[in-house]
Amino acid sequence: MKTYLATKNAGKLGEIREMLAGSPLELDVYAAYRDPVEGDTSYVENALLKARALRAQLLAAGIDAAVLADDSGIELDALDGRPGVLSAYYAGETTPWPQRLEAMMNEIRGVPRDGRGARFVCVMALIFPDGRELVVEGDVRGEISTEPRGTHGFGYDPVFFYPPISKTFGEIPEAQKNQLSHRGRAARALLGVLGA
Ligand code: ITT
Repeated sequence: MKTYLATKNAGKLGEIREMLAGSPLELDVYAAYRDPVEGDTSYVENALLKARALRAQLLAAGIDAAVLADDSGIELDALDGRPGVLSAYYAGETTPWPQRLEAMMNEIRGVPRDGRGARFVCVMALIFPDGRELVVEGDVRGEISTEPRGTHGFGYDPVFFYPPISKTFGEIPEAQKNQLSHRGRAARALLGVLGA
């Protein structure tokens, strides 16, 4: 089933492509996709917002296909779950990543290891060509490291330390991250529901 992905994030795109390779969802990208203004309430709401926006844009262009959207974020225990759904805006929407990670390090500087727990969350919304909507979620718990480490992945990966392997997601190759990550778990849930 030809499925257009509603994302402007190249990191997500690469991972989702890999996760769905060989599945019934044949991913494609609609270059003209205009992302909607996201809300600050929930991942589910935002994922559906993005999927519905792309679906409407495709239909307007005469393309009747499935669409898939991903809304994700990182939640820090020490910040009562912030930045959460607002993760893309943390420390300023256009702030370069090194500075954004630095701002996060600074905000929880001095918090001892047992208070540095964090959760990555990913919600995926799929809209079928007949309009049916399917929503799945995946998450993974880890800790915020004291310094960014590694050059793999994207976004918050260099500061997301995963205790079972004693590495940050920035220090592991994409295939390994996909096995462990919130997005990998959401993608497997999606394929499970599709019976794939
Ligand atoms: P789209 O809405 O176009 O898909 P986005 O980057 O705006 O892309 P979100 O609104 O879902 O995505 O915001 C999620 C934020 O969390 C964003 O800053 C991501 O870089 C970050 N993030 C999401 N998944 C991540 C992951 O697996 N590793 C590191 N950071 C991640």
